[in-house]
Amino acid sequence: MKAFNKKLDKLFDRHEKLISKENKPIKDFNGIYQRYKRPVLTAEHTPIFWRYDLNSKTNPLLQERLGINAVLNSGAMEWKGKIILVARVEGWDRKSFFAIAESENGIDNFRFWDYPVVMPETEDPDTNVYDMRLTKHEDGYIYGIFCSERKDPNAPAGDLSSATATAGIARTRDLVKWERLPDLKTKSQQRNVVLHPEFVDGKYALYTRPQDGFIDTGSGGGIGWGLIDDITKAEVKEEIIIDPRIYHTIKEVKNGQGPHPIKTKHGWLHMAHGVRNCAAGLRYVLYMFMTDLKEPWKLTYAPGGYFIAPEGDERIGDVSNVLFTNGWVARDNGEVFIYYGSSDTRMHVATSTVERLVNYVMNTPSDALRTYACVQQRNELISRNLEYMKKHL
Ligand code: BGC
Ligand code: BMA
Repeated sequence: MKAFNKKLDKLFDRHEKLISKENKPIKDFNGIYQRYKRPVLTAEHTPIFWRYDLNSKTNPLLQERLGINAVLNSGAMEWKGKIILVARVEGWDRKSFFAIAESENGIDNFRFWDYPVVMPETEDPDTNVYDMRLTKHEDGYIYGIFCSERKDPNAPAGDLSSATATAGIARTRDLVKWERLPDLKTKSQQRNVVLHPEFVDGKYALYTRPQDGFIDTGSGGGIGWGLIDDITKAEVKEEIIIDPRIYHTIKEVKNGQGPHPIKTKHGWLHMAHGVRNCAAGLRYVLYMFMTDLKEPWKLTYAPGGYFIAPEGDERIGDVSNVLFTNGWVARDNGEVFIYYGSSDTRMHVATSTVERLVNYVMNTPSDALRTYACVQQRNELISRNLEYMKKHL
């Protein structure tokens, strides 16, 4: 008993040390955003009492009973002056669930609430749910839209991999009790569906990502936009593509809206992920764009290339070479906290400001699309700089 309690104390101590460690900015700063040394959440950050049976009678060897594999792609919002993340927590059993972690400063000391979110099912139970986007809508509810995955009912008998992806919709007022609404109806499968925070022409507006199959976006041309009359029976009848996939860019194979866009006086500021294929598999990076303030479906600025890509330890994990985002927070003072998952394994934060991000989006040249044109673009910058250096440096 004594030895057991000693082991237990050690476990709790180590955990406490980990979750209360200070997170510091890294030295490099590109003028756009600041990366940090440590991830903000990992599997080890989940409470000990989620994983171990703490009773010496039922677990004398103090074994981990229900292990956690990863904490990744998290929705985010400000909540009672704190920052909360609705993390995707994945057990050793590959199923993920949502759980809320909160922090005072948004950079370190994230602590999980005692219980994960209990997300009600529809009549057609989800096998797995993940990647929730939070939207505090002007109708007064907080919505969570997430991917609901089920086995493809049309898969042949031996095929245990084919699945379907649908947008699950739930709402809450306190982040504890969630009301599950019917899944989104659209013509195709969907992942990366996000609710716009305001009514548009009196309707709910969604960013969508139509796709031909579970993985293959096929003829689904990119990030879409559609209106719905009734959120309790959500159906998008018509989708337009607002940010298309483009050959030989960072979003050639797939792209998807990140969290809902931030409203600025220059337009709606968007963060998204873009995917390309390579010998090592899919590579996911984040990129930004802006849409019109009054007509959020109209693209106004599209800086070329990626905003942030996997670096160092971020490159490696369960699904390597992946950065993914579905959460950010813009505070009233202009600070922006960008939360991103790396390689489907852990969560990080990068900080910036609305001013810096707007400046980045409005002044970064767009993708010139061909080597020759890219060199011209760069040479123009070089000659301006050489001229400037001659006079001023
Ligand atoms: C995984 C997701 C992934 C999707 C497409 C799902 O089974 O849980 O993380 O994005 O497949 O690859
Ligand atoms: C996707 C997403 C993420 C994940 C990524 C890479 O399709 O929905 O959950 O991070 O694949 O595996």
